[in-house]
Amino acid sequence: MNCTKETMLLYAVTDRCWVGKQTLMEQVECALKGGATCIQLREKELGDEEFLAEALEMKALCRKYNVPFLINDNVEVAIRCDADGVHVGQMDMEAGNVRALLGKDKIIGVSTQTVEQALAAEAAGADYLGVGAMFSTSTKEDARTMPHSVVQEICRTVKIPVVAIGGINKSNILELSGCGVDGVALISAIFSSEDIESECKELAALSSRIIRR
Ligand code: TZP
Ligand code: MG
Repeated sequence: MNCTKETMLLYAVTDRCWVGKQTLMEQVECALKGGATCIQLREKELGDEEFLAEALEMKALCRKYNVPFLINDNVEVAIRCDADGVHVGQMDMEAGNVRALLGKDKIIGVSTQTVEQALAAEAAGADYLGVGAMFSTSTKEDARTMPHSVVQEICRTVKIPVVAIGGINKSNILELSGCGVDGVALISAIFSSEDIESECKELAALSSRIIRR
């Protein structure tokens, strides 16, 4: 599975804190039906065996929709479930080391907050960058908002796709117009929704209005 700018359009990152009426698998299937272009399984509390079982099931679901399936942080689980790739932050394994473990065909995404980090990640073999937080968010405790001018500079500087993350929702997404990003990565805007499929349809349409193409 390869990673293009189109993969970034509507990137859904899971969060089991929003599981309620539907299971996480059902929620993700709604996101896929609504047009999610990438799925990242993000589990901060699960042990590796539970994480792996869930990852195997979610990978099969994503395959059905022909959408890349990535694992947050856990390279070992990604290898064991043969995920399409891994997303790492600045405090996680360095992109070059992830590449050495995953091989050249897998997708590696790296969270970056500065132009220097962005260039280093690109040089180390990242396939795309996540940049943020764009707006304040309560989903990730240590997320700091960054100036949109820095996001713009990162997008101008790197050649690989860039996805914006952090506090993005229907009411503020259009403020990202002109930043140069290729799409948006969302947790709460998608998974807190009562109707994930129609929310994703609306978000995908809005995202297509902010991207450079
Ligand atoms: N990385 C930077 S901000 C963030 C992550 C994982 C949280 C995004 O969640 P939300 O709910 O879309 O603000
Ligand atoms: Mg991380």
